[in-house]
Amino acid sequence: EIQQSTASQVSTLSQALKSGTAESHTAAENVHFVKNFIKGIIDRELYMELVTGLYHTYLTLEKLLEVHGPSYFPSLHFPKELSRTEALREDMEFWHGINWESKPECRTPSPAVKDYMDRMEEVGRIDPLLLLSHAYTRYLGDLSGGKVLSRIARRALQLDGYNGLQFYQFESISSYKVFKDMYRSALDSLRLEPDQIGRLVAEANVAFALNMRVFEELDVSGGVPGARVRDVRE
Ligand code: VER
Repeated sequence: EIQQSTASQVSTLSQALKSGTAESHTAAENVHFVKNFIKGIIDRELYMELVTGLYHTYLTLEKLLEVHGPSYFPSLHFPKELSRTEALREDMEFWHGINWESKPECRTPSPAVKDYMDRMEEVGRIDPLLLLSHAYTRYLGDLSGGKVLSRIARRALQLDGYNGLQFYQFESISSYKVFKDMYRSALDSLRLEPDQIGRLVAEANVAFALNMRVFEELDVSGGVPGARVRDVRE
């Protein structure tokens, strides 16, 4: 009588995460900033804000993964292959200049980014396994849409090579597809309690919502009529 969620009907964690976040993925793609990005309409200032947000986000995520990954999900801890902090430092220097670390607009995360960072910190304190949902949402997304997005940004912003786009370049991963398949099979090999799949999917949806709020904030910042940052629970 009670409708089972899509996530609980599928057998593996990788399937549960994919199908359980499909609606969130569509919703994220439909934020004005993201839609315009895909169309090749990218404002430089907003792109700089985006990179700043990513820098703070990954700094927090990767600090937490370093602390909790080895004990809570060692088979899914790939700092060498996945860490984006160094690439984002290079991108920050490209976009904001050599003195970027002393610029207030670079040092201070925006409110939506701060909310995202705070949630990851909270998960690290309360239930570190769920950091996996945050890793999944960012890294598998970066390895999926990233190549296309990088090409679009290069064209739209008239960049050469990977200057300003190091974020999208995973230098230690030769085949993104092979890596993603390996990551999914590692997800599926985790020994989890029955309720943990549901909690991991729920947290991945929180991660998507937090990402959407960052894009919505860019819309507000760019003066898009009617733009607003939704409540985290919407
Ligand atoms: Fe998505 N994505 N994505 N994506 N994505 C794919 C898979 C995927 C795409 C394309 C694709 C986001 O936005 C986009 C995510 C996460 C996210 C393809 C496969 C485009 C074109 C966009 C728009 C720019 C965003 C914003 C996110 C999250 C922040 C994940 C986690 C996955 C892996 C799904 C899985 O489990 O296989 C072509």
